[in-house]
Amino acid sequence: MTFELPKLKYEYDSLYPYIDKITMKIHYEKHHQSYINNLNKAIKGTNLENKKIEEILKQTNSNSSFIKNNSGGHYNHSLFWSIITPKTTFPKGNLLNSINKKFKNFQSFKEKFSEASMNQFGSGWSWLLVDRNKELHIISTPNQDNPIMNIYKNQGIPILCLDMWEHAYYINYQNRKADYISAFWNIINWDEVGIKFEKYTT
Ligand code: MN3
Repeated sequence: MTFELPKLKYEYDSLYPYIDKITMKIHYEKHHQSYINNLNKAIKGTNLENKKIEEILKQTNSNSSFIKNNSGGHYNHSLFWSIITPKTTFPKGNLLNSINKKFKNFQSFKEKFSEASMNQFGSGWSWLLVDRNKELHIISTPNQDNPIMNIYKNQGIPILCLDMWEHAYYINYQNRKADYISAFWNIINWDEVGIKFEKYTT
């Protein structure tokens, strides 16, 4: 099995002004594609060749750091593209109830997630994940790491993520990291996050 770029359900320019067309194009066609190319090359002919991306991530301990970085790069970006949209959506149902239960209310969840993103020093990601007890958590990880990797003791399955690498925002926002984070709230695909939440909690 060879990994491939997932199809986007929107155009590069459709997320503007929150994410611009050039950033989308370079991020998807160049950055994400190169993680995929590197990963495919690295696992070719090895026992990882026919494994699902999640299985590769779950054994990060025994993978090379090259495979760790590129398998993470592929998984993280695939999730990211799937949870953003030009449509306006809102969290609802069980997902909203769980957010309110864990973080008091949506506003306070938003503040905590934004703060975790802002405090990411250097390149990395922030995550909303579902743990084994179906509870929500916000964490951040460096580089292309993610909470599925066994170096994080398989903390849970992420249902929402934000790319905090400079390549994700620098063309449009330069050093205005806070503006990029606040723009993110306008393009989250809550319908998709809700589907993932249901999938991992029922
Ligand atoms: Mn990226």
